[in-house]
Amino acid sequence: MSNYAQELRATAQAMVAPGKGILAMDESNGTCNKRFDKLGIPTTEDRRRAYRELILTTPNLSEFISGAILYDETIRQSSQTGVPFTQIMQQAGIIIGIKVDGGAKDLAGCPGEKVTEGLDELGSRIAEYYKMGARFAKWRAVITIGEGIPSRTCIEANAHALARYAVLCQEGGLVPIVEPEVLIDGDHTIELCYEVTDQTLQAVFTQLRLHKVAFDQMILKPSMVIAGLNCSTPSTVDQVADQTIECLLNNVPASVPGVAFLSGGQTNEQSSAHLNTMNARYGDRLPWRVTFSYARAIQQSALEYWRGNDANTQAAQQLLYHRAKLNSAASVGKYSPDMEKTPVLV
Ligand code: 5MM
Repeated sequence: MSNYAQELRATAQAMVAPGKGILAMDESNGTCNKRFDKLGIPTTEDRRRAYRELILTTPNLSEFISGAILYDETIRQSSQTGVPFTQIMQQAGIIIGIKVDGGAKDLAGCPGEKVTEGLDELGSRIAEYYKMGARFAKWRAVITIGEGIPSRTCIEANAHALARYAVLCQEGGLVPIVEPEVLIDGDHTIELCYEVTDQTLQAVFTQLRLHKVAFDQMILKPSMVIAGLNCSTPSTVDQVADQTIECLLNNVPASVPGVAFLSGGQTNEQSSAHLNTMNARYGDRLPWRVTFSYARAIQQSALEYWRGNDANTQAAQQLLYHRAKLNSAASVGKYSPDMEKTPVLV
């Protein structure tokens, strides 16, 4: 048992406290720059810093956000006036999280598939992040649906790495967010997505058990069960909610404190509506809390408004706050599409 067991349990519970979710803002420089480029924002360290400052200083964000996942560059940065981001988060009551994976790389021998790297020296990186104030971590594995894939090899290799990462985190005092993402890209049906998600979660929990990961000291961050973006029969909100919950109930131990979904390329409205329907229909009958750990579905409208211009910061923060609020409502089954009206921006 980890020396940190009690602290890890308390942190995991706080991460999924009722009405709260986790903000993913751990885009690596490559991903962040790609998003900036699309909007004509200079891809400099200063603009990445300014954007992350905008997010972390959004007034009252902690009403809806329990913790935020940072990237290595971000956890070392400070506000324009020199206050470390870690201090800003601690003062705001937002738990510090950190992405510790090294990204999804081509999986040798398996064309078209990826395996997430980053286990080398992970123990010492975790120790450094803990000292910097981090209390949870994230590792994302990517499973692609396509012609003849995913292979067993890909699912098992990723599940194994997730388990090695998770147990190292628990030994070092960080709650592991275990993120196996089945990509939404492709023309696959919701039924195929169910099958692949089911196989992936089975493999992940088998490996977690084998590596002695404490289920009550982790958070699962899965994708929803949903038809591919190019499928000729798009899924309905009810289908997504019903099939996702069925798949989770069949695979996720009751001792896991929470499931916090990624948005994975769904629109803002879909991400909120799907989460809401799961909670409205099943919330009180589920063994774990069901909430969000979105990146794009919380940030995108704010980023588009900001566009790298500091004069737009305050209004962009209002947009970010608005999406966090709507997803908080969805996490307790109290969201409705009428709440989508854009707030009056100052
Ligand atoms: C923020 O994006 C994370 C991945 O970053 P890199 O690809 O740069 O490593 C990603 O893991 C994210 O945390 C989750 O996918 C949730 O984000 P979405 O946008 O799917 O909600």
